[in-house]
Amino acid sequence: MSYRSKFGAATIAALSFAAVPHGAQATEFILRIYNAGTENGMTYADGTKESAALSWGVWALHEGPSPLFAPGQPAGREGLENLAEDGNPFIFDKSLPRRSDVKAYGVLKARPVDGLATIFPGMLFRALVDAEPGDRLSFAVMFEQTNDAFYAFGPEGVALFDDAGQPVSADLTGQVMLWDAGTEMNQPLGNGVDNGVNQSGPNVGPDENGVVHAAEGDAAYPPVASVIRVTIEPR
Ligand SMILES: [Ca+2]
Ligand SMILES: [Ca+2]
Ligand SMILES: [Ca+2]
Repeated sequence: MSYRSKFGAATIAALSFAAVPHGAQATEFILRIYNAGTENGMTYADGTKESAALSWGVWALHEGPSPLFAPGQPAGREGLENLAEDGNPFIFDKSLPRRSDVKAYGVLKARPVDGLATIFPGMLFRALVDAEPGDRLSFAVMFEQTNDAFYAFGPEGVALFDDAGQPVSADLTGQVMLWDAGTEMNQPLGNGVDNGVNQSGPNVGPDENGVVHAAEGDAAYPPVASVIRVTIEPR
């Protein structure tokens, strides 16, 4: 499948609403996650040029470690494998509300482009997040030209208030990493027959039977900031 003809220049955003913890100190934030790529800005090993594609994803508020993944641990069955291999956030959408460590969550969605649940260069997700001091934010979106890699903050997420209790307003891109879910063997970026943009169906590809780990160095991945940009600000 080629995404070249599916490049959408227009900015498309969708709001995602969560159960709101209406505490006295709740602050409403706007989370923006951009595809920071350029049209045909990636070059694969075979010389093909394509636009980076990011899948729909999820965000979550928590106070302890991220509920989405833990480095060194298997991806499990709560949705990470589906998100990281297929760009499918809807297993998380079922599992996250059942977890006591999730204060609020939402699915990151945008208007489909030619039926694809994907954002391309120039597009973004936008979510409204009501948070209180002590709350931390996590998110995950698949890098679709991989087998099982996803962008996320570190395993502790990011604090939404500073030490003085003031809401954070920042470009958080520097805290974003590319992670490998450890569920599917890696193939060449973009060219792998079983990666997200080429596979014949969901969950197709050789099992890795591994654990979640940092993806940098596994393959010729582009710099994080050339694919994704994440910002947070009080509304
Ligand atoms: Ca892998
Ligand atoms: Ca696959
Ligand atoms: Ca799999």
